[in-house]
Amino acid sequence: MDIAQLHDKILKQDRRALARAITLVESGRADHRAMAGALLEKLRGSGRQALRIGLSGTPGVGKSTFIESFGMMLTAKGLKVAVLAVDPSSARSGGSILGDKTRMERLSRDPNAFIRPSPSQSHLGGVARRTREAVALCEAAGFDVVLIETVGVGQSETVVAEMSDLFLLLLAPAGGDELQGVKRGIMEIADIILVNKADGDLKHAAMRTCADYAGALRLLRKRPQDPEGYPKAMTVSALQENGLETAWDEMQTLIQWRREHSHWDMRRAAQARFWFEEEVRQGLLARLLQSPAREAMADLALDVENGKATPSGAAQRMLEDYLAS
Ligand SMILES: Nc1nc2c(ncn2[C@@H]2O[C@H](COP(=O)(O)OP(=O)(O)OP(=O)(O)O)[C@@H](O)[C@H]2O)c(=O)[nH]1
Ligand SMILES: [Mg+2]
Repeated sequence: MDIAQLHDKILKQDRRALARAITLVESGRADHRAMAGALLEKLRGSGRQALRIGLSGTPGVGKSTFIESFGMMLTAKGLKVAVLAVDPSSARSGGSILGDKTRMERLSRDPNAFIRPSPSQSHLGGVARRTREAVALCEAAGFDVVLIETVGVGQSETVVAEMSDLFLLLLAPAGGDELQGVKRGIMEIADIILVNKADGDLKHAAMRTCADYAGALRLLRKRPQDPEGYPKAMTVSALQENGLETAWDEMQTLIQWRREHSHWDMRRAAQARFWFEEEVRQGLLARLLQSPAREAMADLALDVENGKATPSGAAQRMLEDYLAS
Protein backbone atom coordinates (compact mmCIF):
# COMPACT_ATOMS: atom_id res chain seq x y z
CA MET A 1 0.00 0.00 0.00
CA ASP A 2 1.34 3.43 -0.81
CA ILE A 3 1.51 6.43 1.45
CA ALA A 4 -1.25 8.40 -0.26
CA GLN A 5 -3.66 5.50 0.15
CA LEU A 6 -2.67 4.93 3.74
CA HIS A 7 -3.12 8.63 4.43
CA ASP A 8 -6.64 8.72 2.97
CA LYS A 9 -7.71 5.60 4.78
CA ILE A 10 -6.42 6.83 8.11
CA LEU A 11 -8.36 10.06 7.70
CA LYS A 12 -11.41 7.92 7.01
CA GLN A 13 -10.74 6.20 10.33
CA ASP A 14 -9.94 2.83 8.79
CA ARG A 15 -8.56 0.74 11.64
CA ARG A 16 -6.60 -1.67 9.51
CA ALA A 17 -4.84 1.19 7.81
CA LEU A 18 -4.08 2.63 11.24
CA ALA A 19 -2.63 -0.68 12.41
CA ARG A 20 -0.50 -0.91 9.27
CA ALA A 21 0.73 2.62 9.69
CA ILE A 22 1.73 1.91 13.28
CA THR A 23 3.63 -1.16 12.09
CA LEU A 24 5.38 1.14 9.65
CA VAL A 25 6.46 3.64 12.32
CA GLU A 26 7.65 0.77 14.49
CA SER A 27 9.90 -0.60 11.78
CA GLY A 28 13.60 0.07 11.95
CA ARG A 29 14.16 -0.38 8.20
CA ALA A 30 15.45 2.73 6.49
CA ASP A 31 12.86 2.63 3.67
CA HIS A 32 10.08 2.17 6.23
CA ARG A 33 11.42 5.08 8.24
CA ALA A 34 11.31 7.25 5.17
CA MET A 35 7.75 6.21 4.34
CA ALA A 36 6.65 6.72 7.94
CA GLY A 37 8.20 10.17 7.90
CA ALA A 38 6.37 11.09 4.72
CA LEU A 39 3.08 9.77 6.06
CA LEU A 40 3.35 11.68 9.33
CA GLU A 41 4.26 14.84 7.47
CA LYS A 42 1.21 14.45 5.26
CA LEU A 43 -1.08 13.78 8.22
CA ARG A 44 0.22 16.71 10.19
CA GLY A 45 -2.32 18.97 8.56
CA SER A 46 -5.32 16.91 9.65
CA GLY A 47 -5.87 19.30 12.53
CA ARG A 48 -7.37 16.59 14.70
CA GLN A 49 -6.44 16.55 18.34
CA ALA A 50 -7.15 13.83 20.82
CA LEU A 51 -6.92 14.18 24.56
CA ARG A 52 -3.69 12.38 25.33
CA ILE A 53 -3.71 10.83 28.77
CA GLY A 54 -0.54 9.31 30.19
CA LEU A 55 -0.99 6.64 32.83
CA SER A 56 1.70 5.17 35.01
CA GLY A 57 1.84 2.80 37.93
CA THR A 58 3.91 -0.02 39.33
CA PRO A 59 3.21 -3.62 38.28
CA GLY A 60 0.03 -4.97 39.78
CA VAL A 61 -1.45 -1.62 40.76
CA GLY A 62 -4.31 -2.14 38.32
CA LYS A 63 -3.40 -0.26 35.15
CA SER A 64 -4.90 -2.82 32.79
CA THR A 65 -8.03 -3.13 34.89
CA PHE A 66 -8.34 0.65 35.05
CA ILE A 67 -7.86 1.09 31.32
CA GLU A 68 -10.49 -1.53 30.66
CA SER A 69 -13.11 0.04 32.97
CA PHE A 70 -12.25 3.63 32.17
CA GLY A 71 -12.04 2.90 28.46
CA MET A 72 -15.42 1.17 28.48
CA MET A 73 -16.93 4.11 30.31
CA LEU A 74 -15.58 6.51 27.68
CA THR A 75 -16.73 4.44 24.71
CA ALA A 76 -20.18 4.22 26.32
CA LYS A 77 -20.21 8.01 26.11
CA GLY A 78 -19.60 7.69 22.39
CA LEU A 79 -15.92 8.56 22.57
CA LYS A 80 -13.32 6.73 20.52
CA VAL A 81 -10.46 5.49 22.65
CA ALA A 82 -7.01 4.30 21.64
CA VAL A 83 -4.64 2.58 24.05
CA LEU A 84 -0.89 2.54 23.51
CA ALA A 85 1.89 1.41 25.79
CA VAL A 86 5.46 2.34 26.50
CA ASP A 87 7.16 -0.66 27.96
CA PRO A 88 10.83 0.17 28.32
CA SER A 89 12.18 -3.11 29.52
CA SER A 90 9.67 -5.67 28.32
CA ALA A 91 10.10 -6.67 31.94
CA ARG A 92 6.65 -8.07 32.17
CA SER A 93 6.60 -11.79 32.13
CA GLY A 94 4.72 -13.55 29.40
CA GLY A 95 4.78 -10.49 27.17
CA SER A 96 2.66 -7.47 27.84
CA ILE A 97 0.81 -7.85 24.58
CA LEU A 98 -1.18 -11.00 25.00
CA GLY A 99 -1.48 -10.58 28.73
CA ASP A 100 -3.00 -7.17 28.37
CA LYS A 101 -5.26 -8.03 25.49
CA THR A 102 -6.81 -10.80 27.50
CA ARG A 103 -7.07 -8.60 30.57
CA MET A 104 -8.69 -5.90 28.47
CA GLU A 105 -11.04 -8.38 26.96
CA ARG A 106 -14.15 -6.24 26.78
CA LEU A 107 -12.33 -3.16 25.60
CA SER A 108 -10.43 -5.00 22.90
CA ARG A 109 -13.74 -6.16 21.42
CA ASP A 110 -15.27 -2.69 21.57
CA PRO A 111 -15.56 -1.21 18.04
CA ASN A 112 -14.84 2.26 19.46
CA ALA A 113 -11.60 1.15 21.06
CA PHE A 114 -8.22 0.41 19.55
CA ILE A 115 -5.56 -1.30 21.63
CA ARG A 116 -2.01 -1.39 20.46
CA PRO A 117 0.49 -3.28 22.57
CA SER A 118 3.95 -1.89 23.07
CA PRO A 119 6.59 -2.89 20.57
CA SER A 120 9.07 -5.26 22.11
CA GLN A 121 12.19 -3.19 22.14
CA SER A 122 14.48 -2.37 24.95
CA HIS A 123 15.80 1.02 23.90
CA LEU A 124 13.64 3.68 25.53
CA GLY A 125 14.55 6.34 22.98
CA GLY A 126 13.32 4.20 20.12
CA VAL A 127 10.17 3.23 21.96
CA ALA A 128 9.49 6.86 22.76
CA ARG A 129 9.63 7.92 19.15
CA ARG A 130 7.48 5.08 17.93
CA THR A 131 4.90 5.69 20.62
CA ARG A 132 4.84 9.40 19.88
CA GLU A 133 4.32 8.69 16.20
CA ALA A 134 1.63 6.13 16.98
CA VAL A 135 -0.14 8.79 19.06
CA ALA A 136 -0.05 11.14 16.09
CA LEU A 137 -1.51 8.42 13.86
CA CYS A 138 -4.33 7.74 16.33
CA GLU A 139 -5.11 11.44 16.47
CA ALA A 140 -5.30 11.67 12.71
CA ALA A 141 -7.54 8.60 12.71
CA GLY A 142 -10.05 10.55 14.76
CA PHE A 143 -9.67 9.09 18.22
CA ASP A 144 -10.99 11.35 20.97
CA VAL A 145 -8.86 9.97 23.75
CA VAL A 146 -5.45 8.32 23.52
CA LEU A 147 -4.34 6.52 26.67
CA ILE A 148 -0.60 5.95 26.92
CA GLU A 149 0.29 3.41 29.55
CA THR A 150 3.63 2.77 31.14
CA VAL A 151 4.89 0.62 33.95
CA GLY A 152 6.34 2.85 36.61
CA VAL A 153 9.95 1.88 36.39
CA GLY A 154 12.64 4.49 36.05
CA GLN A 155 12.51 6.97 33.23
CA SER A 156 9.51 5.90 31.26
CA GLU A 157 7.09 8.10 33.22
CA THR A 158 8.91 11.21 32.15
CA VAL A 159 8.87 10.05 28.55
CA VAL A 160 5.12 9.44 28.69
CA ALA A 161 4.45 12.72 30.48
CA GLU A 162 6.31 14.50 27.68
CA MET A 163 3.80 13.21 25.16
CA SER A 164 0.62 13.62 27.24
CA ASP A 165 -1.77 16.46 27.90
CA LEU A 166 -2.63 14.95 31.24
CA PHE A 167 -0.65 12.58 33.41
CA LEU A 168 -2.28 10.13 35.79
CA LEU A 169 -0.43 8.27 38.49
CA LEU A 170 -2.10 5.11 39.68
CA LEU A 171 -1.24 3.93 43.20
CA ALA A 172 -2.26 1.07 45.43
CA PRO A 173 -3.44 1.50 49.01
CA ALA A 174 -0.42 1.51 51.33
CA GLY A 175 -0.22 -0.99 54.15
CA GLY A 176 1.00 1.29 56.88
CA ASP A 177 1.15 5.05 56.86
CA GLU A 178 4.26 5.29 54.72
CA LEU A 179 4.11 6.94 51.34
CA GLN A 180 5.02 4.28 48.81
CA GLY A 181 8.43 5.53 47.95
CA VAL A 182 7.03 7.46 45.01
CA LYS A 183 9.81 9.66 43.85
CA ARG A 184 9.34 13.35 44.17
CA GLY A 185 10.02 13.79 40.45
CA ILE A 186 7.08 11.53 39.62
CA MET A 187 4.81 13.35 42.06
CA GLU A 188 5.77 16.59 40.38
CA ILE A 189 4.62 15.48 36.94
CA ALA A 190 1.33 13.94 38.12
CA ASP A 191 -1.83 15.89 37.37
CA ILE A 192 -4.16 13.49 39.11
CA ILE A 193 -3.21 10.74 41.53
CA LEU A 194 -5.65 7.85 41.59
CA VAL A 195 -5.46 5.51 44.55
CA ASN A 196 -6.92 2.32 43.11
CA LYS A 197 -8.50 -0.70 44.81
CA ALA A 198 -10.67 1.45 47.05
CA ASP A 199 -13.07 -1.40 47.64
CA GLY A 200 -13.74 -4.16 50.16
CA ASP A 201 -11.10 -4.59 52.82
CA LEU A 202 -8.80 -2.13 51.11
CA LYS A 203 -11.21 0.77 51.07
CA HIS A 204 -10.06 2.38 54.31
CA ALA A 205 -6.40 1.95 53.53
CA ALA A 206 -7.07 3.54 50.13
CA MET A 207 -8.76 6.52 51.72
CA ARG A 208 -5.90 6.99 54.13
CA THR A 209 -3.33 6.70 51.36
CA CYS A 210 -5.30 9.20 49.33
CA ALA A 211 -5.31 11.69 52.21
CA ASP A 212 -1.55 11.23 52.63
CA TYR A 213 -0.92 11.98 48.99
CA ALA A 214 -3.32 14.89 48.97
CA GLY A 215 -1.22 16.31 51.78
CA ALA A 216 2.03 15.61 49.96
CA LEU A 217 0.71 17.28 46.80
CA ARG A 218 -0.14 20.43 48.73
CA LEU A 219 3.49 20.70 49.77
CA LEU A 220 4.74 20.76 46.19
CA ARG A 221 5.50 24.00 44.43
CA LYS A 222 2.48 25.44 42.66
CA ARG A 223 2.65 24.92 38.89
CA PRO A 224 1.43 27.56 36.45
CA GLN A 225 -0.55 24.98 34.46
CA ASP A 226 -2.84 24.17 37.40
CA PRO A 227 -5.99 25.88 38.61
CA GLU A 228 -6.74 26.03 42.34
CA GLY A 229 -7.05 22.57 43.87
CA TYR A 230 -4.83 20.71 41.37
CA PRO A 231 -2.97 18.40 41.20
CA LYS A 232 -5.47 16.25 42.99
CA ALA A 233 -5.57 12.85 44.68
CA MET A 234 -8.66 10.69 44.62
CA THR A 235 -9.73 7.10 45.20
CA VAL A 236 -11.12 4.75 42.57
CA SER A 237 -11.93 1.11 42.20
CA ALA A 238 -11.11 -0.04 38.70
CA LEU A 239 -12.51 -3.46 39.51
CA GLN A 240 -15.85 -2.26 40.83
CA GLU A 241 -15.90 0.72 38.51
CA ASN A 242 -16.26 3.24 41.29
CA GLY A 243 -15.04 6.81 41.12
CA LEU A 244 -14.32 6.66 37.41
CA GLU A 245 -16.98 9.21 36.46
CA THR A 246 -15.68 11.59 39.09
CA ALA A 247 -12.13 11.07 37.88
CA TRP A 248 -13.23 11.83 34.31
CA ASP A 249 -15.02 14.98 35.48
CA GLU A 250 -11.86 16.13 37.23
CA MET A 251 -9.79 15.49 34.13
CA GLN A 252 -12.19 17.47 32.00
CA THR A 253 -12.30 20.36 34.43
CA LEU A 254 -8.52 20.52 34.45
CA ILE A 255 -8.20 20.24 30.70
CA GLN A 256 -10.91 22.78 30.10
CA TRP A 257 -9.11 25.24 32.33
CA ARG A 258 -5.81 24.59 30.61
CA ARG A 259 -7.38 25.11 27.21
CA GLU A 260 -8.91 28.40 28.29
CA HIS A 261 -5.64 29.63 29.73
CA SER A 262 -3.47 28.61 26.74
CA HIS A 263 -1.63 25.98 28.74
CA TRP A 264 -2.80 23.23 26.42
CA ASP A 265 -1.22 24.86 23.38
CA MET A 266 1.87 25.94 25.28
CA ARG A 267 2.44 22.45 26.59
CA ARG A 268 2.06 20.91 23.15
CA ALA A 269 4.44 23.45 21.69
CA ALA A 270 7.00 22.81 24.41
CA GLN A 271 6.65 19.07 23.89
CA ALA A 272 7.17 19.40 20.14
CA ARG A 273 10.30 21.38 20.81
CA PHE A 274 11.51 18.87 23.39
CA TRP A 275 11.12 15.95 20.97
CA PHE A 276 12.80 17.84 18.16
CA GLU A 277 15.82 18.52 20.34
CA GLU A 278 15.78 14.98 21.63
CA GLU A 279 15.78 13.58 18.08
CA VAL A 280 18.74 15.74 17.16
CA ARG A 281 20.63 14.54 20.22
CA GLN A 282 19.78 10.92 19.51
CA GLY A 283 20.67 11.33 15.86
CA LEU A 284 24.08 12.73 16.71
CA LEU A 285 24.74 9.95 19.17
CA ALA A 286 23.73 7.37 16.59
CA ARG A 287 26.08 8.92 14.10
CA LEU A 288 28.98 8.56 16.51
CA LEU A 289 28.52 4.82 16.32
CA GLN A 290 28.57 4.67 12.54
CA SER A 291 31.40 4.79 10.03
CA PRO A 292 33.43 6.84 9.54
CA ALA A 293 32.84 8.59 12.86
CA ARG A 294 33.31 5.43 14.89
CA GLU A 295 36.76 4.73 13.44
CA ALA A 296 37.79 8.37 13.62
CA MET A 297 36.77 8.45 17.25
CA ALA A 298 38.91 5.39 17.99
CA ASP A 299 41.90 6.86 16.14
CA LEU A 300 41.64 10.21 17.83
CA ALA A 301 41.22 8.52 21.20
CA LEU A 302 44.50 6.73 20.58
CA ASP A 303 46.21 10.03 19.72
CA VAL A 304 44.93 11.50 22.95
CA GLU A 305 46.15 8.51 24.93
CA ASN A 306 49.57 8.78 23.36
CA GLY A 307 49.82 12.48 24.01
CA LYS A 308 49.76 13.31 20.27
CA ALA A 309 46.69 15.47 20.69
CA THR A 310 44.95 17.22 23.51
CA PRO A 311 41.46 16.04 24.52
CA SER A 312 39.87 19.31 23.49
CA GLY A 313 41.84 19.57 20.28
CA ALA A 314 40.87 16.05 19.25
CA ALA A 315 37.25 16.64 20.24
CA GLN A 316 37.17 19.78 18.12
CA ARG A 317 38.47 17.86 15.12
CA MET A 318 35.96 15.14 15.70
CA LEU A 319 33.05 17.57 15.81
CA GLU A 320 34.19 19.58 12.80
CA ASP A 321 35.44 16.84 10.52
CA TYR A 322 33.15 13.94 11.24
CA LEU A 323 29.91 15.19 12.71
CA ALA A 324 29.43 18.53 11.02
CA SER A 325 27.95 17.42 7.72
N1 LIG B 1 -9.62 -5.12 44.77
C1 LIG B 1 -9.22 -4.62 43.61
N2 LIG B 1 -8.34 -5.29 42.84
C2 LIG B 1 -7.96 -4.73 41.68
C3 LIG B 1 -8.45 -3.49 41.24
N3 LIG B 1 -7.86 -3.20 40.06
C4 LIG B 1 -7.06 -4.23 39.77
N4 LIG B 1 -7.11 -5.17 40.74
C5 LIG B 1 -6.41 -6.45 40.75
O1 LIG B 1 -5.02 -6.25 40.83
C6 LIG B 1 -4.34 -7.22 40.04
C7 LIG B 1 -3.44 -6.53 39.02
O2 LIG B 1 -4.25 -5.80 38.13
P1 LIG B 1 -3.75 -5.37 36.68
O3 LIG B 1 -4.82 -4.51 36.09
O4 LIG B 1 -3.31 -6.52 35.90
O5 LIG B 1 -2.48 -4.50 37.09
P2 LIG B 1 -1.40 -3.82 36.12
O6 LIG B 1 -1.01 -2.54 36.77
O7 LIG B 1 -1.89 -3.75 34.74
O8 LIG B 1 -0.19 -4.83 36.24
P3 LIG B 1 1.03 -5.05 35.20
O9 LIG B 1 0.44 -5.15 33.83
O10 LIG B 1 1.67 -6.30 35.66
O11 LIG B 1 1.93 -3.88 35.36
C8 LIG B 1 -5.39 -8.08 39.41
O12 LIG B 1 -5.57 -9.24 40.16
C9 LIG B 1 -6.63 -7.20 39.47
O13 LIG B 1 -7.83 -7.95 39.52
C10 LIG B 1 -9.39 -2.81 42.07
O14 LIG B 1 -9.88 -1.72 41.78
N5 LIG B 1 -9.73 -3.42 43.23
MG1 LIG C 1 -1.15 -4.49 32.94
